[in-house]
Amino acid sequence: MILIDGKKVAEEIKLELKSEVDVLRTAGKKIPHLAAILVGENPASMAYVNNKVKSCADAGFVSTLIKKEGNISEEELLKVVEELNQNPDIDGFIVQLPLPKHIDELTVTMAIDPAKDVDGFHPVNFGKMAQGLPCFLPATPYGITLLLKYYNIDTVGKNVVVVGRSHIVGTPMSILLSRKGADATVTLTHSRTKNLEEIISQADIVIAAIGIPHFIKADMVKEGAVVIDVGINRVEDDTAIKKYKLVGDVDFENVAPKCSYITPVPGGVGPMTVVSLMKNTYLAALNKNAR
Ligand code: L34
Repeated sequence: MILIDGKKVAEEIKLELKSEVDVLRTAGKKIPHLAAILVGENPASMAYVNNKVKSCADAGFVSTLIKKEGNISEEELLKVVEELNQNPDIDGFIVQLPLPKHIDELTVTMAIDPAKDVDGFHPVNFGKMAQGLPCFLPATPYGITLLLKYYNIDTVGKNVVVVGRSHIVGTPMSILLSRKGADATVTLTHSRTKNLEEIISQADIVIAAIGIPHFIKADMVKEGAVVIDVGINRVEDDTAIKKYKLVGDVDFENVAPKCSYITPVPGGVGPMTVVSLMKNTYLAALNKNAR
């Protein structure tokens, strides 16, 4: 069993980005600038956004964090989005999800200028992704493809089972891996899937993105499978200093011995999401430099 070290790979990518940013700086070009809008005080979202801000600093990017109260109206939030669309200094920005219930996520996503949509969630970018055109790839699926490449895990002709069909992970992941080049045979499964365990047990590669702690058990996984755990669930733990611990969607302890490769939680997919977003932001700044 080989443990996929997302943290290490992410650190390497950050160093690469840093040296590319140094080149831009020396050439007097624009330094990548990422902005993030954080609505409310969801502790997990705060942790993720803080990681994004910190990683920007590590790689020499400029970042701006815009915090808004959880009771902000949709109209007010759309104004903030429009300001960022218009601000020439911002190369790319994201609105951290989930948003409070009274705000429609799709309306907000659609308001983002596709040229600055470094999350790749806008239908324009999503459509380009599906057609294999140049675009911003959604950060988590993008990060997973980078991990697979780094570890030389071939996907051609492989049976991939994606568990969970969210807009930000499962659905784009299934599209990316079935595109030309990745060439996997992908099954996208979800809460209404029949015989889920049987389908998972046939997978060469399992991508678990359902948000249920320890959902994937050892008896569901084929011997020698590759298991990518996207879940980051906070479960109570009185022995931990923070009173919680992070667990994935995979019962790591029992599943890992059966795998050829597996990602841990934390330190697996999460850090790759952050650096993939930065790669997109770097690309957005380059596009602007070229204009
Ligand atoms: N708009 N919303 C938007 N874009 C995104 O790309 C995200 N996502 C997901 C949630 N909402 C979003 C993230 O940023 C998930 N996600 C994310 C980002 C970072 C990490 C995990 C998920 C991460 O840094 N994980 C660390 C541990 C973090 C902790 O201590 O809580 C890890 O090692 O897995």
